[in-house]
Amino acid sequence: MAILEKKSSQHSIELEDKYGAHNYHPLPVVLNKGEGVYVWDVEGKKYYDFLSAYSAVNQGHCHPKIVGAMVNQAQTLTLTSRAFYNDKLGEYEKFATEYFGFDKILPMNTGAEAVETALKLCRKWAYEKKGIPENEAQIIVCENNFHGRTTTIISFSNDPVARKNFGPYTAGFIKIEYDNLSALEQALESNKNIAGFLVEPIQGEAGVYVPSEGFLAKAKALCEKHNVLFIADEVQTGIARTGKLLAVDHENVKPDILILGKALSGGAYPVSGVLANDTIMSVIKPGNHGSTFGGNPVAAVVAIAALEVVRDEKLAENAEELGQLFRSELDKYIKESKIANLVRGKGLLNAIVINDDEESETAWNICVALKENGLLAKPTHGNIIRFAPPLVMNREQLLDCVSIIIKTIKEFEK
Ligand code: IF1
Repeated sequence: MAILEKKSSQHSIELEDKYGAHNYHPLPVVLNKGEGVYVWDVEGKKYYDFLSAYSAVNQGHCHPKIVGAMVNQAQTLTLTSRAFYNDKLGEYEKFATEYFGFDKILPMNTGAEAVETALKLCRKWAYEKKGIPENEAQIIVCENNFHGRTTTIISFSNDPVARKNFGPYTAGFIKIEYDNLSALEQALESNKNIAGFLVEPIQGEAGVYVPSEGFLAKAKALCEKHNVLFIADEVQTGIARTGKLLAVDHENVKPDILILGKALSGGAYPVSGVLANDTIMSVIKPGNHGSTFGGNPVAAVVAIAALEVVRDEKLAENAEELGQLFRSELDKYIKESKIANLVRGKGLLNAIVINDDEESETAWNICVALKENGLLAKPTHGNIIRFAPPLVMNREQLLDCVSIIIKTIKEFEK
């Protein structure tokens, strides 16, 4: 029996290895069921999910309200294209714009597509409203950014793994250090053709880097001073993850362009979107931009349900409270740990830095051990482990997870 069970995991891994492109290196666990904060592997072992599909599953796995809306709509009408109207898109657009406080939304599917949309919107605004000469617009981005995988987006990445040998690259981006206001000020002052500043309110892939307090608010003020659009990529940080609806809400910043994805659907379906006010969004005219699937009726009802869950179940408040608890419990342990350096983050987007170099395997090995102990997490950059459980977790579950994490890291203390 044990051998048969083992084989089913192994079989799935072998199929992916043989027939799938090798663009990932997953932890060796094969999942086939999820509910709330838990997932199960094909052998029936239950785990706490501490990745939440990179913060797409903030509302928990297979949330009945979201799945219900999706199934119901899927049996009625799935796709019309935007060549025709559908009766759900307008309702969703009204709901989402009121929810986030913008005039308009432009619906897309994936995060990268939404980032591309924001870049196009920003450039077009720059030429038609700001008056930058054609093809001269520059967008400021940050070092160690992660905004997706398209050729334009990786053009301004500085991660060689994501970027090398995919050139030639798209021009028109200026890179500055993250969390460096004087670098931003200098970039804004030295070039008249700056159209926008694209920023992650917390850098996720870079290792959950929280900028200094006041950075986002001051960066926004600098952008305003120079008539430059402040573009917040909240694909990962948005929708309650960091303890507020948006991570920019911690500093009461209202972006000119807001990019959302991931948890906009609670992980049920690819749904992304770009929000802006009329003065900006009005530059987009029929034919300028679009997507076959963007704004389809399934996406529309799924996103409404997903956002209702966030509001009705007070997920931002829960993330704030449990995040404080998580960091304070781990801080106590880290004080006496020789291997865990520090825990940082906001809400339930946190990371532990392992006292080790980026090339070392320790963080990976800890994640494999965490898996054995019933908790799934993934390292970023070798020595950093990201901890981002679904936001529907309760206090008791979180404390259980803290003890799994501490017990596991202790196995590595020498
Ligand atoms: C992968 C990371 C997370 C994002 C921000 C846009 C996108 C993402 C801030 C694009 C996507 C993902 C993609 C995923 C891994 C993942 C990730 F580790 F790479 F950085 F979440 F932390 N903006 N992030 O974080 O969204 O097109 O993927 O829908 O495997 O590439 P997408």
